[in-house]
Amino acid sequence: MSHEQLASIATAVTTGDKASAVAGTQQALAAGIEPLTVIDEGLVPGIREAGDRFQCGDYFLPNLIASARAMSAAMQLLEPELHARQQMARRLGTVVIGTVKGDIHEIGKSLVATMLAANGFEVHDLGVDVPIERFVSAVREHQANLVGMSALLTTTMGVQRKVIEALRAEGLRDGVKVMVGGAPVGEQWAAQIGADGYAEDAVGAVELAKRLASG
Ligand code: B1M
Repeated sequence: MSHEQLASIATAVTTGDKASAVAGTQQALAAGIEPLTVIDEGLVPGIREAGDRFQCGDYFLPNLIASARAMSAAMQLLEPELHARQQMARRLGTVVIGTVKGDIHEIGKSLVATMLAANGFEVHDLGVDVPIERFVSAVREHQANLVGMSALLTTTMGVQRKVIEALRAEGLRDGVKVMVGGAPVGEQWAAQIGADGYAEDAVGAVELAKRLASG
């Protein structure tokens, strides 16, 4: 039963049981469950539950790290599957993406990067804890027409604004569209800092990137 399989993947991630998260993901794929369904209905609820337990003090940092490792290991199986399902002949644009300085949350940003690449964008993933200047130099280096910034902490959201200011100061802002995302970020924040758009999840990020690249 697919619902039970997805629920057990979620539990494996929440409890930081990497072997079970990987085995459950393999079984779900073998059973024909779509990779995005495994992510949205198995892995993401699992990691969110870990976050909730952390927030209310039931979990500590090592628990959160174990959950993140379990999720990342399962994601490694799913990324090639996501790519394999998309065949884009046309290049839609060049994206520079990263998690901003001070922030090491990687999973959501990497999922967005994978989905963009799988949907026809050339993606340069700068990783996590990316300095402001690195976004700027990467836009130049890769002649990017899109910049994507992820921030998961209320304390690092402000760096997204600083990157936009730096792009403006370097005369690059008019040549690139800026998209932002991450749990504490929203439409209002995007408008406030002068970004071109916000997406709530990876599927929304692909839609937004397509819209921005064609506009
Ligand atoms: Co941290 N963490 N964490 N954490 N962590 C959160 C974000 C938190 C909400 C947990 C909580 O308290 N409930 C909280 C932030 C509170 C706040 O500021 N509002 C928090 C905290 C406090 C911290 C530390 C400060 C804890 C500490 O040290 N005391 C610390 C900070 C470290 C740092 O960055 N400097 C920390 C550390 C960590 C780990 C290292 C243990 C680990 C990350 C491991 C890794 O990434 N390799 C971790 C994790 C796993 C989480 C939670 C549990 C899960 C994040 C995640 O991967 N979600 C998170 C709780 C939560 O989010 N509910 C939490 C799954 C992922 C698929 O979703 O990342 O939201 P998400 O990405 C989504 C969308 O947001 C969107 O699409 C993605 C796919 O659907 N999206 C974009 C993301 N980027 C986008 C970009 C776009 C468009 C859409 O365009 C460019």
